[in-house]
Amino acid sequence: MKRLRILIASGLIASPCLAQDLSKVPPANYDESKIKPYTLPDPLQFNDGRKVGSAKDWPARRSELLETVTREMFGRMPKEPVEISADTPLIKKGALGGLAKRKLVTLHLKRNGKDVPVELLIYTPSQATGKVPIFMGLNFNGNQAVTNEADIPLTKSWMRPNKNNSVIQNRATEKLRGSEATRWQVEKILKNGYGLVTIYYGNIDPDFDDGFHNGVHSLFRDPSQKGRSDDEWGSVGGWAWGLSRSLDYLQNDTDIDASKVAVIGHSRLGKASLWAGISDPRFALVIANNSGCGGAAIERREIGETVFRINTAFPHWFSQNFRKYNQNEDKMPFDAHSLVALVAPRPVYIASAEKDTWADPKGEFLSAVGADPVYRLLTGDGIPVKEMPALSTPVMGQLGYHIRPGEHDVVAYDWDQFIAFADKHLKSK
Ligand code: GTR
Repeated sequence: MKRLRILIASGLIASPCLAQDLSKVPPANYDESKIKPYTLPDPLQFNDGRKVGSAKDWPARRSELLETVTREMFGRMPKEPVEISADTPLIKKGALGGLAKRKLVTLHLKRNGKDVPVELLIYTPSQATGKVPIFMGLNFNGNQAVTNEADIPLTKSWMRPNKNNSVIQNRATEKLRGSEATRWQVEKILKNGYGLVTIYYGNIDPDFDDGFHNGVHSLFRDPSQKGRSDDEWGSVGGWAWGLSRSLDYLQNDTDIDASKVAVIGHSRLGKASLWAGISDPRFALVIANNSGCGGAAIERREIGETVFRINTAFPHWFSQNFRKYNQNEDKMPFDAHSLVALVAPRPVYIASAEKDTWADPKGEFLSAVGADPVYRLLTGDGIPVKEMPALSTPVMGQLGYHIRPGEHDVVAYDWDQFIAFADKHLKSK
């Protein structure tokens, strides 16, 4: 324990979250033939066994399913309002070689004498004549990592350590500038007529298990409070909630069409974008990239990362109730397809990568298939195929999916598909 504290203090390991005891977690299975037979709960069946007969019944079924997923998985977000104010935006015209208008906006989320600053990096196309649709998502390495622009301030928030010493004592260094540029493809986004709003996720809630006292949790908790109730929110809930509060602010941004916001996230932030899209119907479109366990991948398959593993390695991400399903997925009254269905009728795009077996690409595809009946009922459209498409063969109905070659990441190819999907659903509106 002492050695652990020294390592944490030295920044060599991030926090207690990286020191969870994983010894009881069985090694990951990657063999399809070892998957136990399972039946997915029917999203179109009420808890009392009645079936959803028509689209008219869906809102009632949706609200009980949402209640179940909230209580059992992501945890409840606070209902109490917070005060949101913004510093005067710092505006730069002709950013990115003339392509963009850039705005840096610091929001202040305030409650009970606490103030959580959240910094928005906003790019909109220079040539835009009116409000534009946007992609909006959290980033891993700070706003200064999203492009190579030298004048975006380094984030001051807590950061997980990384391998190449670009984070020192849990704070960003200049080495991180531009480090996520390939993941954001800002030029492509702008040239296709979209804006981008991005926020460092650690602004909203630092990604370690601090007992829920820092980040946005601090706005709602007494510092003396210990632990949390079984259905209370965790960090994924915090990140999604922070996206919603930022969307509150964007309602009045004169450059942005707040009715056309595609919320996007990768990996743990893909879990957050999915939950944001579920919990806040103002998000017009949802993209979950390589979101895996706790995101779009069917948990009952227990391939790659499992519920037990994720709740052990990241005890702060989900509600405590979610731990009931450690090695007990069959008892879940929902699965990842239910999460996708909860976004219906709004479009969802799920993206996988061939080598990202930890996130279970097939399980990610199957959640679109499992949500399809809900989409068909509400919109007459769903996922166009029932079999997993071949590599680099995107399918796009009201639900979309692709798997591309390569690793766990977001690359230009992914953005080509996200933009095509957004063109289909947001531009045509
Ligand atoms: C892994 C985690 C995944 C995914 C990933 C990421 O450690 O097991 O669920 O969230 O991190 O966010 O990069």
